[in-house]
Amino acid sequence: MFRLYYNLAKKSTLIVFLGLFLFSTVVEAKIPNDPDYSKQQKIWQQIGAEKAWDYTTGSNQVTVAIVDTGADIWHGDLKNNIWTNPYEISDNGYDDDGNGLVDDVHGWNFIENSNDIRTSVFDNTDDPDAINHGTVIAGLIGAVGDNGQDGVGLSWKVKIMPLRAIASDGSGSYVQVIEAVRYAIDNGADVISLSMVGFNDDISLKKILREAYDAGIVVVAAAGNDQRSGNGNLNNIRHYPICMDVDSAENWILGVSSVDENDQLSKFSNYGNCVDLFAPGQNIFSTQRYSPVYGYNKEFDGPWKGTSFSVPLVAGAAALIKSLRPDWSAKDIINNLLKNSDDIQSKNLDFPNDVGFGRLNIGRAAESALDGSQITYFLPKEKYYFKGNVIFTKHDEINYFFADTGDASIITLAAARSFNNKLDEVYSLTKRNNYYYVQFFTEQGHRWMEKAVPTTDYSTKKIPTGIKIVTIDSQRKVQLEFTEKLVKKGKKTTNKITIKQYGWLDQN
Ligand SMILES: [Ca+2]
Ligand SMILES: [Ca+2]
Ligand SMILES: [Ca+2]
Ligand SMILES: [Ca+2]
Repeated sequence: MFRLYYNLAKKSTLIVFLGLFLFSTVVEAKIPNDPDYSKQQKIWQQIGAEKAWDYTTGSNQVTVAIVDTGADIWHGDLKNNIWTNPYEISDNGYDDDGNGLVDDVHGWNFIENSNDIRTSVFDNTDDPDAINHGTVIAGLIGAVGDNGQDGVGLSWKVKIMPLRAIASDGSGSYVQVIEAVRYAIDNGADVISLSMVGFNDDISLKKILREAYDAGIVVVAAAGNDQRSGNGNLNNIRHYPICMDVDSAENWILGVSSVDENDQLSKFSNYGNCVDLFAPGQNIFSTQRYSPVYGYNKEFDGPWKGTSFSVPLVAGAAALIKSLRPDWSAKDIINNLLKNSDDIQSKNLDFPNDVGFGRLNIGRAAESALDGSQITYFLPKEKYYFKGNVIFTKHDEINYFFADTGDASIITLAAARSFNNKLDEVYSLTKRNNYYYVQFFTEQGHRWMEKAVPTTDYSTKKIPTGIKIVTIDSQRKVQLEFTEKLVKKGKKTTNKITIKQYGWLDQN
């Protein structure tokens, strides 16, 4: 870097710093435009969500399986964030992906054994709370944010995989839960949300949840709501799956219970050493099962309460961290959420040693996830080169198509290898008509962003001739350095441009 400056300085003494002034998009706290956000804001602020959204609002590369009563996948504020099985063709009556389930395009209904995972509303004996349950949870994890409709989920962008394993009267058996977890593992879930409790320490369920954890999936489970009946202490009466890891050396289930708006244990919350983390579980507003013909006439409402709704806040938090650190294991994500939680012991003196690691603070967790990211740089020519508007990559002396830059021709490339050398990022400086742009590519060659280069008078006097990455800091602020040529005088000068981008490369 300094050598480059030195060389340039010999040709021209003019060094222009742009960037921070023109390019940076620093915001203090990200507030979405959704009309019902005000009903949720207190909860989101309590867990630091607005700060987290400065770093990431999620990624559609992250999948959260919700094992519950199903979900309203046609709901206007959910439908764009529902997972789709890429290997299954819809409605052709054929099991295209060969998993034994016909037309399982958006998950599976293990209760009625069908591909209809919208919670059934027809039976009068059903419990309306159970019918809404899965959709309330889905909305807390991933209602679309900043779309001017209803509220938001913790991830504004995510893939929700609804798996119906609880019937519409609120009951279920481990058999269906096990099948649902199997499905989540086989179909690439990153997080599994389990707002349910049972009383058997079932070996098969324990085995498959451990398999999920070992596959990198964060398993989040509810504590239950039995405190009022005197059975709230899980040290005395164990509930499952939350307590399945409590005798294990490793903390492989993220056990969650509920606090009120003052960080005091909710009066209904179970507690004890099966609980790792607390999150708000009262005054919850979210999306609901919408079917006005059958009396379900509110798309968004509340207040809901229960440890059931603390779970998706933590599951959603795990999804946000995964969007920032796709390289992290389940253990890494769990540890990150635990160590960055807020100590709430002083507010719960009646419960010594029963408040786990504290209350979820996703703002601090997101910030911490990006600290110390090991990012190294390499010359793009080691791996990437271009011809015209096409970028190629080299593996073992063989050249492969990597990406194209659309209608913009490439001037030069830059590349970085980030997150402990696991993922590449590629940048191209391109030209379209008289304008210059930086395009950003993921490791998979997906062009996910294009930014205009704010050079001065470049259409007439200067053209960018080189691009080089100067730094990428812990907040993924990319600083690019351009060499510019003054066309008329044949002189070069340097432009330093800062492009601030929060969050992991998204493939939207
Ligand atoms: Ca299938
Ligand atoms: Ca099919
Ligand atoms: Ca919304
Ligand atoms: Ca645990």
